[in-house]
Amino acid sequence: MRFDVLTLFPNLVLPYFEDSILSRAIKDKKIEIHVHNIRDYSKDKHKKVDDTPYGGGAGMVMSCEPLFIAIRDVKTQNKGPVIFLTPQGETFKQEKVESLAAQKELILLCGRYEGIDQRVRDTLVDMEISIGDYVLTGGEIPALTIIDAVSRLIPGVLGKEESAEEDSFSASLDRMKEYPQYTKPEEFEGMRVPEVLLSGNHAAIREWRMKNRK
Ligand code: 4G3
Repeated sequence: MRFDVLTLFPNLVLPYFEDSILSRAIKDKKIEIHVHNIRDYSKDKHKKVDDTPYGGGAGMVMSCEPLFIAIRDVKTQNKGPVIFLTPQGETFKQEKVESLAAQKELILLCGRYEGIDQRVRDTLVDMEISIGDYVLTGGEIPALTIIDAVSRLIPGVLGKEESAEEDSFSASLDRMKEYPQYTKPEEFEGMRVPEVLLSGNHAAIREWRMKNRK
């Protein structure tokens, strides 16, 4: 799967993929991530990418021109939907992760400041997604969230150790429930691992886990 990220802060996005499971997925050609600096598309002599809002008000708005040029350029290489990350978007849930994982390509547009010129949203943005009801300084963390959540559903991205099938985070609300996990030692600062998990009784363990999911 191919992801293209448009941002004013590529250095905020790139390091996340240098480590972790996703670096292996990139090396194994399961995913491809291209990060584009919106500023590189500015035709202004000072590389300006924003301006004051018409009608007045605080802050700056990201201008049409660099965004139109940048998105159109990326669209020549990536035929997927353009997703704008904004607190006003559809809340990102596991169902949405699954529908996005069915795509071959996605374009992620990260806004900063107080937003982007509405004409970009009206003509070039296909969907707006929010990762939750809070405001961040930019769309970069939401973009990383989407890439991470979608990538782990792509076959071969997770090893069988971390397989997305086995773990408890699949579509239905019920299957998203997790049971308590323990690892060595059996006792830590007086707190013991539940006896049933040490019993080797797999039926009893299955039952205990079912009963203790939350
Ligand atoms: C557009 C997304 C972009 C308008 C982006 C703020 C939170 C989310 C931004 C705007 C963001 C989210 C950048 N903050 N909840 N900040 O997914 O008001």
